[in-house]
Parts: sequence; structure tokens; C-alpha cells
Amino acid sequence: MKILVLGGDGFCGWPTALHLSDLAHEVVIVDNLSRRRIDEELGAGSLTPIRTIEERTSAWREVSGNEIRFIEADVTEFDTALDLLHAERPEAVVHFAEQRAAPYSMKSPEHKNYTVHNNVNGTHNLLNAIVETGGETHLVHLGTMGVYGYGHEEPVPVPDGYLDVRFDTHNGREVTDSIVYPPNPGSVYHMTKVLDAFMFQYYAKNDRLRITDLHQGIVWGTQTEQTRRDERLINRFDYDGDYGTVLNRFLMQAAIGYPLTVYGTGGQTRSFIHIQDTCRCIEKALESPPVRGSRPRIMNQLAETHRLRDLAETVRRMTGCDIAWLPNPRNEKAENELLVRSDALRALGWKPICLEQGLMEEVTEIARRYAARCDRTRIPCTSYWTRHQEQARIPDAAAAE
Ligand code: NAD
Ligand code: USQ
Repeated sequence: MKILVLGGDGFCGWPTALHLSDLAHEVVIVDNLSRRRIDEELGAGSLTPIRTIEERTSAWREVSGNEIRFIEADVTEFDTALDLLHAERPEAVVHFAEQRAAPYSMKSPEHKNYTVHNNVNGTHNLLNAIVETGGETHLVHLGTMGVYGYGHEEPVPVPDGYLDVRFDTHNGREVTDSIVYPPNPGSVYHMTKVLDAFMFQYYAKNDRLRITDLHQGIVWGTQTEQTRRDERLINRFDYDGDYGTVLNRFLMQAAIGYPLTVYGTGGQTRSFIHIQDTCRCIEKALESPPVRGSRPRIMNQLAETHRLRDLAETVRRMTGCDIAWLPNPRNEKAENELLVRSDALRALGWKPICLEQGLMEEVTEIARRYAARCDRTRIPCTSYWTRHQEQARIPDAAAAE
């Protein structure tokens, strides 16, 4: 199959491109390299020494004998997106090309605007361009579990995107329906994923586009079967206060003797998936496109859920590190339950990797190995959801230790 991987230079996109290429698909990476420029803006960088995209693709050619082409392009430019689809005629597009960090999206009014502009326009341009090029291309989009929110006191099992409801009509007759699960985003970034999801509903209905939206949990880990084959193929590992996600941050912090940065009580429950499984789930989604005329297929892409203080405790037990309980820079529930179903992907034969299988390996293979590259001043979070949170901030990095 010919597949465009948009955002294929990023944390999820690069290993997915290699995984698909290894399965003998024809893969073309499209990326505007904005994530590398954001590293420069933040004065931060990957813990692992990631190579340029040119070095990456030529190393892959050497190691595997497979060609992955790279096209530098920005999908927020409509003509660019249209030309790309006209020229390449892909059977599928995997869409990772968005600004994905919640803290970065909350940094300032400019960062909010950038995130909305980049994510919503990019997604709309792709949908628009798929219609203009015949409408057959299957769009596989990386969405987020965060669209559902964490608002329930009582755990309600979160289905794969659609909720069965019953209500009364004006003449008292009971009707049943299946509606989009009510969204409840927790940041401007998560809000853009909700907006994406409604554009998918419209284009699937009006233009009969084939769309899969994967509501993915927090991705942890670094290496996959393919990125391990040569150091030049190594994947990105973000650890800074904006882009580092919670479990990878804890693992890196433990490796360098930095107290784990738990926000608030650590009572937040979130969903997790290993990076290797991101690749496998996308493979499953590509193998089984929805039929034209059906509503967008939504699949929850997560292996398990954990409460953050339990995760911190697990890492402390494994490594003997300390835990710091910090004021929460985010506006989120201090404690929440989370019950999620991922029936659709499991029905396609996916068997997830669970946390115990790779935690310690991640600490030794990656976090300890590259510890000298870590800039400790980049660890504290400096983005706040509200003025109130900003006032309660930790004044400097040293205070967090
Ligand atoms: P990333 O920032 O590492 O990668 C995104 C890539 O897209 C980058 O290489 C960036 O340069 C590129 N890009 C951004 N805007 C673009 C544009 N307008 N045109 C072309 N390229 C553009 O992020 P990631 O962690 O790989 O996440 C990929 C996708 O998966 C995102 O949409 C994110 O929302 C979703 N996701 C990620 C996680 C996670 O834990 N990392 C979890 C759930 C969902
Ligand atoms: N947290 C800490 N300490 C830290 C970092 C985070 O306690 O050092 C807490 C946060 O307050 C939050 C939770 O950990 O409660 C998760 O934060 P995160 O940064 O790991 O994840 P999040 O902001 O939700 O975003 C990440 C990805 C995003 C993806 C999302 C999936 O960056 O692209 O969409 O995970 S999900 O969380 O399921 O919505």
C-alpha cells in the first residue's frame, strides 16, 4: 500500500514510518520540521541523539534496503496539501502532523493561536484535499483519549467514541441513538482534537470519506523493533516541562536522581500505551479501512490505565528515587477514576504490551545511557493553565529538587 506519514519525523511518526516500511508498504514521510524548531525555541532537545531526517532515511535504506522518501511540506498550506495528494495519490494518509503538547498550547495567547491554527487548518486542508482528489484515500488520524475528559466521579466505561443513548420524543415515544461521546477537553491542544473529530463527522457524512480516528492514550517508551537496529535510527525522547510526557519524565528523572515531579496529589488517572503498540495499532487500522458512507471509525488506543501516584510509587520502588509533590500547573481534577474500553482494536487482534514488560529496560537502555545529555533546568513545567496556577508556581528549578 502507498502510505503518506504526515508528521513522520516526530516521536510517534518516525517509528510508525519504519514499521510500515518494514512491512513492505511504500512510505513517504511529509513533515515541516516544526517540532525541531520548537526544540530551539524552548532551548530543549531530545534526550536521545536524534539524527536529521536525511540521515535517518539514508540509515534506514542501508539497514533495511527499503526506501522512505521525505517531503518537507506544511499541511496548513492548502495548495501544498492538494499538490501532495495529487502528485502522490496515496491509498492511505496517517496524520500525526499536529502540535501535540498540552503545556506548550497553554504557554501564551500566541501559543494557543498557533496550536489552533496548525492543528485545525492542517486537518481541514487534508479532508478538503482528499475530496478534491476523488475521496478514496483512507485518513487515519491520531486523536487523543483526552477528548473524553476526566470529569466523572463514578467511573463510566468510555466506549470507542460513540455512546448509546435513550431519550423521549415530543410525543413521549422513547428513541435510541448512538451519538459522539460528549467531549470535555482539558487544554487548548485537547480542544483542537475535539474540533478535528467534528470535522471528521461532517466529511464522512457529506463526502463519504473513509476516516479512522485513533483516540490514543499517553505514549511511553522510546525504541521499537526497527529503531533499535542502528543508533542513527533512534527515536525522540522528550523530557522537558512542555513536551515530556509523564511516565517518560518519571523514568528519566529516576535515572538522574531528580525527584519525580508529581503534580498535585497524583490522583489523576490516565491511560498509557507503549510506542511499539502505537505502530502495531496503526498497522491494524490501515489493514481494515471503514467502508465509504460509514461514520468515522473511532478506536480507543490504550493498553492500560494508572493513577499517577501509583506510577510514581512503582518507579520509586524500582529505582529508590524520591518523589516531589508539586503544585499542579494545570487546571484538572485532583482525583479521577477512568474506565476505558478498547474493544475495537482488540477485536482486530491487537495484544498490548503492559508496563511491567519494559519499564526497567527503558531506565537502563535509554534514560541512564543518555543521562549526560539532560539539561536539568528544562525539567520544571513553566506553562500554566490559569493566572491562579501561575501565582502558585515553584519560583525556580532548584526549588523543585
Ligand atoms: P511530535 O511533535 O513528536 O510529532 C509531530 C510531527 O508533526 C513533528 O515532526 C512536526 O514537525 C510535524 N508537524 C507539526 N505540524 C505540522 C504541519 N503543519 N505540517 C507538517 N508537519 C507538521 O508528536 P508525537 O508525539 O509524535 O504525536 C503525533 C500525533 O499523535 C499528534 O497528533 C498527537 O496529538 C498524537 N498523540 C500523541 C501522544 C503522545 O503521547 N506522544 C498521545 C496521544 C496522541
Ligand atoms: N503530570 C505530572 N507530572 C509531570 C507531567 C505531567 O504529574 O511531570 C500529570 C499531568 O498533570 C496530567 C498527566 O500527568 O495529569 C498527564 O500529562 P502528560 O503531559 O503526560 O499528558 P497530556 O498532557 O495529557 O498529553 C499527552 C500527549 C498528548 C496526548 C495525550 C494523551 O502530549 O499528545 O494527546 O498525552 S491523553 O492524556 O490520553 O489525552
